Amino acid sequence: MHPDRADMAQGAELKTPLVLQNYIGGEFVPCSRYIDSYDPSTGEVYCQVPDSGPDEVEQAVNAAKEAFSSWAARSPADRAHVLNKLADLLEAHLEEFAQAESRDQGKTVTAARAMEVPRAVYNFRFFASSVLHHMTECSEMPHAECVSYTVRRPVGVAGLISPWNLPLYLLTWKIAPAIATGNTVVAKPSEMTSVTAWMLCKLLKEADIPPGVVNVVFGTGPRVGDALVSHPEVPLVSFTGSTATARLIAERSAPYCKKLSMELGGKNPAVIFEDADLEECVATTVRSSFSNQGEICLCTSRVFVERSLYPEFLQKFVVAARQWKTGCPLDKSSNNGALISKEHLEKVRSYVKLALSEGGVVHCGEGVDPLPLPERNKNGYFMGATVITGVADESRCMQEEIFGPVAIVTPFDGEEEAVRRANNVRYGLSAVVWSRDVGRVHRVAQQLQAGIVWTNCWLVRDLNLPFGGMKCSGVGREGGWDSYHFFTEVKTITVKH
Ligand code: TXE
Repeated sequence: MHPDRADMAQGAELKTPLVLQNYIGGEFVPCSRYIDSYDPSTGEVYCQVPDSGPDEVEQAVNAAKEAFSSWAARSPADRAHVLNKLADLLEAHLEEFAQAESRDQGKTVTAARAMEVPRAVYNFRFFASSVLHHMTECSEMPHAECVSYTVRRPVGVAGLISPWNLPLYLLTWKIAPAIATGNTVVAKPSEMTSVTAWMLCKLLKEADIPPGVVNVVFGTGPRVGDALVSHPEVPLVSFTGSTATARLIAERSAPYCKKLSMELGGKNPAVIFEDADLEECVATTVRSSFSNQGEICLCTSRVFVERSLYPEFLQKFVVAARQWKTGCPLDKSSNNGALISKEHLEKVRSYVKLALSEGGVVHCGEGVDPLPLPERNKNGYFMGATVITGVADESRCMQEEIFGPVAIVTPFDGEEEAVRRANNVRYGLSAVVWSRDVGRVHRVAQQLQAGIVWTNCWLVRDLNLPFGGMKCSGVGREGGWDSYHFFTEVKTITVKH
């Protein structure tokens, strides 16, 4: 057993509260201040997260700068080999990571085991492989006796900021392409969900990732995040989080003209036509609305249903939402666990109250159905799958990202109305279209203002293709070549022969 991993052998029995340490220059470094982080399913302190600041960011950036030239000089095949090694190690520890992610974030262990951790493993394998297949461009100008070609080089020290909803998946979605292309990184996970990032650091040495290539500084946005995005030696920032924070980051990084990639929130519509496969559509819309407690930026939040289908859809949707069980995250039969924090639970509840005060009807979930929870979860932050109708498009409930297990259902008449109302928000991340009419599916998908449109399915992700949103849902795209392009600088070289 590698000495850094001795405590991980305890797996699900990790002793709590865990005390995390920053990972800088290949070493774990204690911090002088700590923040309590809670297990959302019990309301008890689960770990203590370093409350780092600009000094720790400075040390991490220096370590990343020092490691850059030799890491960038390695061949893509060599870097890919190291990434694959890390993927294998992570996979070997899948169960410990799944247990830890569940306790840190509130999601079910089943979801962490089946989706989040395997997808994190795949992030490393995917970018290890894609970095091997990249070709540069070449163009000839015979009349000028010139040939031009491009080369791509890593940018330098990448600043990576990730949120709390899919902690390990979104962190690795950034680290993998950044280091595969030869950058070194300083990452800052959310202060609410830092445990799996710290566990990942414990695997880096054994995967032969050299000191300084991956540095992780834990702490809050205003102290660590801000110091990172405004650091003059960090030329690139990849951020996933809220639109409000994205604006601050854009302002703080503007003086240095940094490369920015922003993956932000959504207010995603599902547009369901009367010829949809109703059974499949109901089951998938329940999943798309409530998975991970509704805490996925791609979750459906507004459900537009063609009027002729509306009564039947609503009846079946409410029945299925009631069967979507919210309970202890460790219980195999739970579909949902706890929301991330008490504050967030209160925020999500406030939207339900607002809908009621505006004349909306709550059909199931919050305030309607009791939530029988085991004794250990009585102080956890739980909320059942909630379906609401009767809310106007202009309501804040239909305009703002709720980011919880709440779906608002509304009828529409005709394709034109559906598209117009679906587009009537400031966000544009993802959308779902349900119809058996192939022509209509393409027509509507092309008119919807969203970076990703699924038709007759949801969350099927092909990492080769661009991921990201339009309008206030983001700037730039990641995934496949887009990640490759974002994490590299291109140079055109022209040679006269
Ligand atoms: O996000 P923040 P919060 C949405 C969702 C949620 C809301 C607020 O609607 O209810 O955002 O969540 C770091 N400089 N999404 O407050 O603050 C922060 O420490 C640099 C959607 O948690 O944006 C964390 O690591 N960094 C979203 C990360 O930014 C700063 C997922 C995200 O936190 C910073 C999460 C600063 N000044 C929330 N302030 C999605 N797109 O999936 C904070 N951070």
